[in-house]
Amino acid sequence: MDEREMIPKNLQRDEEETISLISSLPSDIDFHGRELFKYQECWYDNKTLQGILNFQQGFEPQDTDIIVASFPKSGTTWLKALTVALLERSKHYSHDHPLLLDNPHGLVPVLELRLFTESSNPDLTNILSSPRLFSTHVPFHTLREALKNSPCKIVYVWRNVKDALVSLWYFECANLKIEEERSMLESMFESFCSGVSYYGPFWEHVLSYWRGSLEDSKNVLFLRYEELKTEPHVQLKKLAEFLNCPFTVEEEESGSVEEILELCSLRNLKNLEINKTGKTARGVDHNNFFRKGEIGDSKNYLTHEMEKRIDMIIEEKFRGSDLKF
Ligand code: PAP
Repeated sequence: MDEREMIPKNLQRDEEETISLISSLPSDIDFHGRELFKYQECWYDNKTLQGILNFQQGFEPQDTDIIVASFPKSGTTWLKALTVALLERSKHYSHDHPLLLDNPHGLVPVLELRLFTESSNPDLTNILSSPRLFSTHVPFHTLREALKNSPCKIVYVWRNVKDALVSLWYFECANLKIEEERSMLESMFESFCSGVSYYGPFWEHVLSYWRGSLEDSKNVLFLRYEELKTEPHVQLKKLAEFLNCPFTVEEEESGSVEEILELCSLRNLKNLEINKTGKTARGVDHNNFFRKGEIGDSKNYLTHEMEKRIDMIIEEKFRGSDLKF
């Protein structure tokens, strides 16, 4: 018997539909030489797109779900850690706090990259329960379709895209275990500027969540990595209020805000055993998610012309949106 014959009829049809949908989409090649497909205004490889289609089709949202969203390399790991620490703060842990036992990506899995890659009906019973915490890199319009009008809380973190680009370059090189190659940064830069980049164009991404937050500020919070860095107390309290778990006066007086910020600091997370030695389910070293975390680090790598070109793209794309870079 052919393997496909063993798959239930309804799943067989889904798979065929998926393949046919993907092959009908516009496609292009990114800096890796990888084929990307354009779906709902953004670009994905085949595998990710299958995960997105499964997610949109099969996700059964609960009204209490919390979704951490971002363009890659924009502060996801930090925001996941902060969200876990906020929600877990009333429990008394000694050496078994979830952040000591797993990387933030293990605790807050990516919907389309981890949970829904193989099926539109995955087992979600292992998810950190009540409220369930998920993450995604898809833009707002694509996420909203999967949420099917459920009032889940969505927290988006945005970062200066030039810093995100350099961060991605380092990350790719670390994963490939190669020295940082300038030529690779230049190719990635071209992909970024043309918009044909994994989960890009970045401007579609950022603008989708920006508009989402303006339309529904109760359920969509738009945070900036740079503000998290410069005013962490204010931003953490804002996040807590948005998630309906504000700090009490007693908590503030007893240093709970500082405790969470310290637990989730880059220095602390980077030095935890689990992050020095562990790997994600997809085989990425936890360690690769932690580098410098500095504002404006891209200045050290991008030429003046490169910076100017991105600035001009941003100015043009964000014109009329009220979104300041
Ligand atoms: P992801 O998209 O693969 O999840 P993401 O966490 O969004 O990556 O971004 C990684 C960046 O966040 C890295 O920035 P850098 O390359 O410029 O250094 C990483 O160092 C930074 N980062 C990770 N954890 C923290 C943290 N706790 N505080 C501040 N920055 C952090």
